Amino acid sequence: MKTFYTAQHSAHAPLQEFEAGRMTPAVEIPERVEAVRSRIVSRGLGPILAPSEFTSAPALRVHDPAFVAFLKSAYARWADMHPNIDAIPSVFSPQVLGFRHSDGLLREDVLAQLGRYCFDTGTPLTKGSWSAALAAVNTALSAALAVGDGERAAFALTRPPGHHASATLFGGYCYLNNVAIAAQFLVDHGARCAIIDVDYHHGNGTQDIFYARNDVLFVSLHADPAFAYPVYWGFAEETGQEQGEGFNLNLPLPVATDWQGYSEALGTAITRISAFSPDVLLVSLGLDTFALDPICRFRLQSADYLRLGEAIAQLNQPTVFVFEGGYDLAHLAENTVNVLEGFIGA
Ligand code: OKP
Ligand code: ZN
Repeated sequence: MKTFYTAQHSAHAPLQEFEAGRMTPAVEIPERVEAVRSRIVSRGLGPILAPSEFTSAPALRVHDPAFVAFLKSAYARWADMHPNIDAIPSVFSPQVLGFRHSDGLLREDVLAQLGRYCFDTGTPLTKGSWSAALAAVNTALSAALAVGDGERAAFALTRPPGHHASATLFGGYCYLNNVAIAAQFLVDHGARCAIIDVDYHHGNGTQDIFYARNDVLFVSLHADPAFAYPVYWGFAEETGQEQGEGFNLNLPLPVATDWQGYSEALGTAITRISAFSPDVLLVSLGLDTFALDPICRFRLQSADYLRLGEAIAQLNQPTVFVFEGGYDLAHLAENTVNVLEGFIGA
């Protein structure tokens, strides 16, 4: 299987995030992708290729232009006030929070925009965040293009991740929604797409982007938002709206879910995807369902990821894997490559 990767991801390297009332060491760090890259080499999984450069057009099919312009310019504007400090909002927009507000509050200065375009305090904008986020989009698009051109599967080894980012909001370590941009790109080339999100956290950004549409199916297995991030999204009642009604399937799972519970939900997901009959399957591949993940509470074991890859392969579709979360550096590479090897071997 071809892997797409670029060292440009390492331009995004926050040291800390604000979480649970204090600054705490960042977990979404460059070492994650570097560990996976090394294991792909040592296992001989296939070539590691540099992504092609795409214009901003594919990202603008998914994201609001003003939001993209903000992400591009925000750090420099923030650093004029706070040199060498990462940008994290301290105030959130009255519009987003549902307060009454005048149009005068929809200001264009960076603090006002930061509180309007961000939904949490764990996603610092650093000097290199924009260039790394763009590189991740190019990486996902390159994998999509390879599959569109006839590869059975490809792996986009992306970071920062993307599945929490919506058309107009960043958060959850995500800035641009890599998998959604790749899916929209394939749709624009005539392919019917389904997205399965197996990250521990609900892919609220991807859900939101496709929520009113019936041409892209979104299916997500994740920790029940009643106890897990992203808190406000991912409940089973969220089934889509308008033409999209019935094209969003959330499968929230309890604390301590192991392979037995997980594989049962995976069967439900696979049945729904088969009924939709996509031309291309995209996988938001998070590995934070692992038992030893430092920020999550599921109980999958390393060997279970082979079974996950086999189950995805049973759908028998051209498949684009897009890397998302997974924070146990000691096992992340093994678990990631297990999914891909399980898929290839099935
Ligand atoms: C990104 B991805 C919970 C902290 C949550 C944000 C988690 C973002 C996960 N105590 N912080 O989906 O892996
Ligand atoms: Zn996650």
